[in-house]
Amino acid sequence: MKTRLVAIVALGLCVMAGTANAQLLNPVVGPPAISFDNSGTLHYDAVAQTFTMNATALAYVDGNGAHLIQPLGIGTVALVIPVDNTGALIAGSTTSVDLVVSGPVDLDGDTIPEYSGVLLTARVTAFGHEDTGTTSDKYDALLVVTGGSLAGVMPGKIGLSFTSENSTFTGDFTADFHGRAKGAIGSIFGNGCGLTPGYWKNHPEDWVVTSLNVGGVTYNFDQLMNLLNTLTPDGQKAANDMSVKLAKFIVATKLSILAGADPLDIEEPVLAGDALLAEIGIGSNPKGDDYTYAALLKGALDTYLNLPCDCEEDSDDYLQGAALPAATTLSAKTNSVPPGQAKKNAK
Ligand SMILES: [Ca+2]
Ligand SMILES: [Ca+2]
Repeated sequence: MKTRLVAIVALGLCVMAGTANAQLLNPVVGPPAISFDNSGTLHYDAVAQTFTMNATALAYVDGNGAHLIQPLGIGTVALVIPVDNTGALIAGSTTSVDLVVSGPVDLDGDTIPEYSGVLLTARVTAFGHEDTGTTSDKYDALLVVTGGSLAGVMPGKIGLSFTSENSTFTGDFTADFHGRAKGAIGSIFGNGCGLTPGYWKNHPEDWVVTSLNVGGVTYNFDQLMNLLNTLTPDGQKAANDMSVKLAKFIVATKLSILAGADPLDIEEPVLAGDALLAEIGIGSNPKGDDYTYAALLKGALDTYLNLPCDCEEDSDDYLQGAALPAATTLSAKTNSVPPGQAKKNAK
């Protein structure tokens, strides 16, 4: 059973390419996560090509357990996404508020919310669905967080997974269907899949930031794109410059971590690379020991980013959350580094 689950999880994590997908994506959702219960409803309008899901947010679930929302106020989950008559996400029509989650979250039980109002807004980057052949069907999505008071706790990519009971969906997106909705929205941090400079330069839509600090200097989108193309930040050719090559791989590594890759094994080379570049400068064309050291660090990042995306090592920590998305069954992962902290560490 466990082996099969690992295989399912690995498969889900390895299709994070940001494209529409007719099958389930199987994101491993949280914690931290927000659960919603079976009072939720979904509706697909085949003429408007709009998939809508509304639910009552039940609890915020973190490593300490479930913090119920309803005693303090009303929690809401609202998803509206463009889905065509083949069931594919209409990528150019998504917005920064495809998903809006609101409500009060009280972490310490003193009835004073630590988070309130709009908790999360997010843009959907991939949508999955499965007609099970019964009246209990499944849907999921990958999203990029765009705002909300929990954005710092769930940075980068998040996953949404839910089951629809009383479902009239039969796999056909040329007709309207509807049903209930229950599931969870949560961090998919820590899935362990790095992506190469080549991927990032060809998929700017997957960037979750538009500026990054490399070697103590903050660069904008155009400058980062130059680095990914082995150019200096201001666009000068630098094919043999090891400082530029190192910066290129630091950019790809940081983008990967922000998008959900596990940073734990790569923090040291990133920090050392940043320190070296702060000292010698990007575009300095280092020689001697500086060249050798830069090449060593670049090699470590290259290896990390090209690891096979089997994700198995990191899947165990998330298996329970993946298999059981309800609030009461989400359990703490063993990794104690919260996403927000890892994001800060990576800078
Ligand atoms: Ca409180
Ligand atoms: Ca069905």
